[in-house]
Amino acid sequence: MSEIAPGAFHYPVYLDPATQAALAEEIAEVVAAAPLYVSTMPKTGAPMSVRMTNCGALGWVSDKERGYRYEARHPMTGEPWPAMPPRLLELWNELTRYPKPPEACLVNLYDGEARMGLHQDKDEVDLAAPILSLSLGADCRFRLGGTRRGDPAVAFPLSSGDALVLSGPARMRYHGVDRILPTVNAPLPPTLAARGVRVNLTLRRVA
Ligand code: MD3
Ligand code: FE
Repeated sequence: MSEIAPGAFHYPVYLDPATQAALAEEIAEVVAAAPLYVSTMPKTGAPMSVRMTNCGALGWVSDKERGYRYEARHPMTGEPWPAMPPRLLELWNELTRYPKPPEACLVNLYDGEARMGLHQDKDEVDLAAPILSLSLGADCRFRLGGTRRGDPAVAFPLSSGDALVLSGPARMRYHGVDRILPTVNAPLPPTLAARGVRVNLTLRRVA
């Protein structure tokens, strides 16, 4: 484990290859029940380059008219989100030690060209709770800034099996995904995604 910044803990290859494969299969089942879709930006309606879905009681959604928010149902199917696989709840407990379970797990899928611009996560009510991020598949160049947009940032790779815990003073830092990196060994089962694709799971307390 290395503390990238106060409250930001990086655990390289926290998940061994067998656990990554098992988790990827569970996420493939989530995606089968709750299809990946493209969110649009508030006001402009511009599509995001990342495809997403969710599991858990609440899911993060965005559209032109109503902006960023958490909803109990899939915006396309109208169905409740699939349950969070128990493995994710166990990882949350193990890595965050936070006494309450996450309500939301956002599944972000990045193909070779997808990116996520620098932003803060501020759509949650309980900003004292940590965030847990788990990466599967291709590597990316991740960027962690400060609490103001112009603050200096550090960039480092996130790889398959890595965990990142954002807590306390790191919770409101700007962050983004600069780009997906060519990756030789990206163990994602073809049921979830093709080679060269990155999947990120972001577990949060929302309400
Ligand atoms: C640092 N996702 O969905 S997860 C997002 O890789 C999001 O898909 C990225 O940012 C991804 O909002 C990054 C890692 C992460 C999540 C939340 C953070 C890093 C963070 C909150 C504060 C600081
Ligand atoms: Fe974020």
